[in-house]
Amino acid sequence: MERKPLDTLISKNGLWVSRNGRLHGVKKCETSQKYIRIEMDCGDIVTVRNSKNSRSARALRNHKFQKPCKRCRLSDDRINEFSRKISRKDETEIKIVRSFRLEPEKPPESVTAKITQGIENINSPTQINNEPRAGITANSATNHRSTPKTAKSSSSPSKPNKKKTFQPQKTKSMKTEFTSLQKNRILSLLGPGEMISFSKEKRSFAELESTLTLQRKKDIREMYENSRENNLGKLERTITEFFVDMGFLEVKSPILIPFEYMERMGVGEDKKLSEQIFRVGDSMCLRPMLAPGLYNHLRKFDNVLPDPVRIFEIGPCYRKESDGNSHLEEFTMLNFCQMGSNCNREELEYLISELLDFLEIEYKIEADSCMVYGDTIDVMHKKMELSSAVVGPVPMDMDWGVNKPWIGAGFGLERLLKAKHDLKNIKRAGRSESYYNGISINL
Ligand code: ATP
Ligand code: 9VF
Ligand code: MG
Repeated sequence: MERKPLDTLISKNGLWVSRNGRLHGVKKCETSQKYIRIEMDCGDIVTVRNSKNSRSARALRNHKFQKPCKRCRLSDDRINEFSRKISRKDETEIKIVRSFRLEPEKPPESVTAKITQGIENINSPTQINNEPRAGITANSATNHRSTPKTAKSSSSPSKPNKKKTFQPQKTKSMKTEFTSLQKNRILSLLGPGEMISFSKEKRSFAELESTLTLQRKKDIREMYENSRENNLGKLERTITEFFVDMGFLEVKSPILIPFEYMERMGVGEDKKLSEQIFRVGDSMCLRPMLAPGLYNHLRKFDNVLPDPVRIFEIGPCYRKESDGNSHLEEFTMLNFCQMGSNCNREELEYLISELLDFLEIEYKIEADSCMVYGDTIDVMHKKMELSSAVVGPVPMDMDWGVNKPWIGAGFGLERLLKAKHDLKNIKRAGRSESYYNGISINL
């Protein structure tokens, strides 16, 4: 039988079973797409997910509660009518459901305003980071494994379970042992340059989390007081100014491009690299690189602008990537290029060095190769590639109607930020709903 969603169960019964098993009368109930705001007769208000599987939904469906809320002043008739409805079938159902839900990783079901901040989707190409949620403080999170006992039960009243998985264990030496969820939460709360030794840490998870949360709130407020600029946006503006001053024309080409462009870049469906492309409909895709748009601009400006033609673009690019500390699926590329005279390696290296000296980022140059251009000059920061640069021409130019020498380089802005701020993970530098300027905002 189709299980009813929570809002239907509430309106059917006019009752609510809270986390601690209290049976409440419902005064008012508002439902949004995902959540329900319940105002109880006693005046308490709670916001919960409108789920079929939540503990509260099970309690209402199975008519299970610990005891009636005194302040709600429910009549004996209402309480008895609710208790009477329990059946054998319901008992079976609750057992199955309970065993099904023994996964500690699942986020809590009861949603307070604080928890909703951390709800994120990990599958979108947008950098909506998969942040640990262990940090939802013990008193604000429901343990989804605890089930209110029935009114008939003889065991002790059910308290909100103290979240075994989230509580650090103290060893004999008074060191705190952290679960991996807790470690992830703490790591996410560290400032960009901060480190922690979990093996030496004496503070409890709750203490540590609350200290770091306060610090991060302070950081964000300070940013708001002082600069109010987003690092990624600011870097784009800084680099734009740099290239405009150097005589390059700023270009903004489409992000949604025909897949045919990628075939012309040598990345057709038969190529392994094409598996990294986000296709949109039958014929379009999200651009994984800026070169197609720039090729088109070079061709069109060839008989318009003086020699050499100098253009650049900064903007979002998309690639399906298997995870890593230096890869995002949505990142920001800078690609500058020059076509016509003076297109040689020396000029290319000069432009790269001017840019990176201006940004105060250390680098070294290495030879590499890629399937699109053949030989590349790779710009490295420690072991991370900041850029691949190419001295053209290449045979592919013909397919784009370009027939002059060129030089160009593609840089990832998030990698520049990672290098500049010594970030452990590129996630802190990218478009995100979890970090602002490298600082966690799941506070
Ligand atoms: P890698 O080998 O590190 O995956 P790549 O050689 O495939 O990079 P290029 O095609 O040369 O990358 O792109 C130019 C620059 O764009 C790279 O040097 C890097 O700075 C940046 N970049 C490429 N892919 C990503 C990504 N997934 N996330 C962040 N930056 C990226
Ligand atoms: C350099 C890397 C082909 C003349 C329009 C400019 C370049 C390498 C850029 C980037 C890419 N290429 N990820 O081309 O500047 O395009 O693969 Si143009
Ligand atoms: Mg490369």
